[in-house]
Amino acid sequence: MADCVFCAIVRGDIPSSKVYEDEHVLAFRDINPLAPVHVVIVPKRHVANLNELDNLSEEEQLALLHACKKVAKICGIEESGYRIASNCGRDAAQSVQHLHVHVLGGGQLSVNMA
Ligand code: DGP
Repeated sequence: MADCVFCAIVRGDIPSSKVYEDEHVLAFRDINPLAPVHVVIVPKRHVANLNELDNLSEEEQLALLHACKKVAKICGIEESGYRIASNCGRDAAQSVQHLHVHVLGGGQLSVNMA
């Protein structure tokens, strides 16, 4: 998508701090970190959010899930613990309309999920 910031990051048109990449996904540091480790994982192919997950192949869907634990390992938070979250739609305050999963950790996270 031409006007999507995450598509621009995937293309390399906007620089990012890459943490992990494979054929299907890219993971990079969030520009506004909410935790000592805050990484965003996106599928390379544009879909808006989880409601459109079926527009990705099963291989792409699995790559997204597996990337979560790979990022946690790379960032050294595999054992200490981490949270994954994906904001979907208005009430979740999704601000970038390209499916992404947040990986948060590196310190004690709030128990308040809302
Ligand atoms: P969400 O609220 O779930 O849509 O979060 C989108 C996240 O994307 C937000 O935490 C900030 C991050 N973000 C937005 N634009 C950029 C960017 O250009 N670079 C990076 N690294 N992160 C971005």
